[in-house]
Amino acid sequence: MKGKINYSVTDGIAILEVDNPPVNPLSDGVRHGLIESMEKAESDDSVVGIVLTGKGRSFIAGADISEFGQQIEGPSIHDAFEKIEKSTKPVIAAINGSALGGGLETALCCHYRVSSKQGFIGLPEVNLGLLPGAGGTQRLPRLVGPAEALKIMLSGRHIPAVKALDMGVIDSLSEGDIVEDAVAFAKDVAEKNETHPLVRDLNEKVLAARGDESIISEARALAAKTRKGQFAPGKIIQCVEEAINLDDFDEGMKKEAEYFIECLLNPQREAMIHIFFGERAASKINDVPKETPKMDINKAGIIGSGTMGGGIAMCFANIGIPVHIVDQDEENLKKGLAAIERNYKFMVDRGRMSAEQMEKTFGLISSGLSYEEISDVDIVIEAVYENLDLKLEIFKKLDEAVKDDAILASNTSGLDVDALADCTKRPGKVVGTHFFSPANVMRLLEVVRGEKTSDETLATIMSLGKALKKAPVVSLNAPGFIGNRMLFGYTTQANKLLLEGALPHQVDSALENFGMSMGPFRMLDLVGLDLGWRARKLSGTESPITAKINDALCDLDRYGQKNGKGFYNYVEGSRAPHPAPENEAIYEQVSKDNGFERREISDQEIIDRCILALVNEGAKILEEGVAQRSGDMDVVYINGYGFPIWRGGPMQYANMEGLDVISAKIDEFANNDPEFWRKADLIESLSETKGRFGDAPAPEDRKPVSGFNKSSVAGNL
Ligand code: 3H9
Repeated sequence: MKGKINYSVTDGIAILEVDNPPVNPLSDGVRHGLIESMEKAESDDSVVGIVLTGKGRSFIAGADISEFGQQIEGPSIHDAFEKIEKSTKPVIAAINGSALGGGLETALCCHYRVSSKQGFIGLPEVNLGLLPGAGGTQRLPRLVGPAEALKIMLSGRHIPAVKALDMGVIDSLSEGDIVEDAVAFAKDVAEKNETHPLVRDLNEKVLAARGDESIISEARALAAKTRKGQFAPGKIIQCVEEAINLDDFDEGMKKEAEYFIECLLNPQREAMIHIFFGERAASKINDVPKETPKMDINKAGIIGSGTMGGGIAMCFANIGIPVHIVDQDEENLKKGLAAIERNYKFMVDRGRMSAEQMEKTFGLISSGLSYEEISDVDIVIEAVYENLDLKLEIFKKLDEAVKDDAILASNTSGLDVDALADCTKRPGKVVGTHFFSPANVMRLLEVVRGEKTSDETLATIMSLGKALKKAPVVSLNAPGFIGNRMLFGYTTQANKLLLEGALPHQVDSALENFGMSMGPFRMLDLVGLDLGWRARKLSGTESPITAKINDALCDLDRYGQKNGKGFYNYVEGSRAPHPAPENEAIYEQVSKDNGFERREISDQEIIDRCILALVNEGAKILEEGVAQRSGDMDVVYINGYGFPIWRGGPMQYANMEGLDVISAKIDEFANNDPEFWRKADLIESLSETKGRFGDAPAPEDRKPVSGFNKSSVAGNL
């Protein structure tokens, strides 16, 4: 049985401490313990009040997520909550840390809530494809009003204690020892009050919302904008409608339970919980011991003040780490800093930070022209454009200029990190840190492990990545790393579909309806069609067939969004794509010149070919040991490439479709294009055993393919 409750009595107050490390979820042992200790406190005449708190850094982090989808035995969360709510003695939640999901729902069953300053609350179930199913959808609207409760539940955001006090979720903020203060609070209310308030009885705010249709329509608009394709948000909104319209609280609870089961049974729940655990697994490196020492990162340096350099600098400043940007060109530096300032001002205008916070944060970013100014930093991240010779020159200079124990990292999206390491005297301190654009927004951080990167460097970067609020994933140093290598197959298929008869807007809308945040041709227009075209011209290499249409468009000055025409047409000042019928003659000509007979192509074929290209390449990456586990690929695709979280990432999508089905489709595609569709052995073997990607053991013998280019135009797609 997992977890327990530590029981003690101080000054007539029973203290119930949830002890289920590290974050105190409501596992079976905790539910049992809560019931037993509530009964014990209730029957002890010397006890006049009860304080419920958590051991360590968390109050209660919610239901035990690993139990979803399993057969649950013993008492339910509802059984435990009933004991709390029906207690004749006042129960005070002493929120010492995270009170999330079922954790906040526990606190909402208590009569009073006191929080430490570090405490925070939230109902993040929506991120797991669920709704708050232990009364949260019925109680929170009663406490803060339905409109605010909907915003909290649909965003899943964490709310710090100070804000929670303003909202009325907590009754008091503790400045000192939270348990001592809660005990004093309990004694006080036990003495003064004969009855104690229950959130379930507060009907004023839900009654006031009755008949106000704007609350629900605004929530629907918010969900459509921020949670496209997801099932749970609609059910959360329905629960709140019930809270507003039903007279009986218990009837609302029954509806909540009904909708919760619907979410639980929906495949999106499995997919999203896969990502929850996948992100946590990805931050661990199989052969780097947990206890590996980590360096302190107190000051950072950035080389290059372009979009990437500026975005990365913001990530450091946002968490309070001073950062110094070095650029060789004063004009560039000025432009870069002005762009950062604009970004922060935008955040202030949107109410995402105060002017005071902006001043403090922006003040942490300094800049200059010389490497000597960063001699004392703990880490330098080089973020110049993708050219190996230039990066080698920078690394050699950094090695001389920066203190010996500092980490030297490169934000390369595809160059050889070992080559960079080998030009320094500290190869163990060299690592790839591939941020995604815009770096201050995108969560993915591909950490590229060179052959000589030390365990200490890796452990430091993984922990820094988490501190920077990123989702770090380790890749071996191999061409394209994880994300861009998979992307290559995906865009190859999109381009082949174009040659075979599909049109860009058909490919894009099929994939966007599947859930991708942006189709491949809209993406190419955004990045610029001319990047690859110019690079190919410069190197004098023949374009592959799949780039022929791209090149033909560039020959006609169609470079993408930057000049208002590419695969699509754009109206000045707008990023909205409009189909470009004038391109169709070009597609037909290029198809003909390259021996393709154009035909009708179904949306399903588009989805299958593009997505299975990701899956097949992902399986090869796993076989080679470039990624540690299949979930890492899912984390990469969800956080860096706009793959829908509710499908759980490409590898999980394949698992859920069935690897035998995936294998058969690949065989069918291979009939027409055997070279591209060489099936990963892993897919073949798992399809025979009806296995899943998660079942594949991480290879001990890593054998990444080699063959880096000296320049990479993959860019930060
Ligand atoms: C719910 O409550 C449903 C109810 O409404 C209705 C029920 C009827 N369960 O994130 P960390 C593990 S749904 C099980 O690295 P941090 C996590 O996997 C729940 N395990 O720490 C990791 O394991 P490992 C709603 C959990 O300090 C370890 O704890 N609640 C749970 O960076 C450390 O986690 C949520 O969605 C859990 N609930 O962040 C909150 N939570 O060491 C989910 C964590 O083996 N949790 N683990 O890798 C979080 O957001 C963060 O964990 C938290 C701490 C902010 C609490």
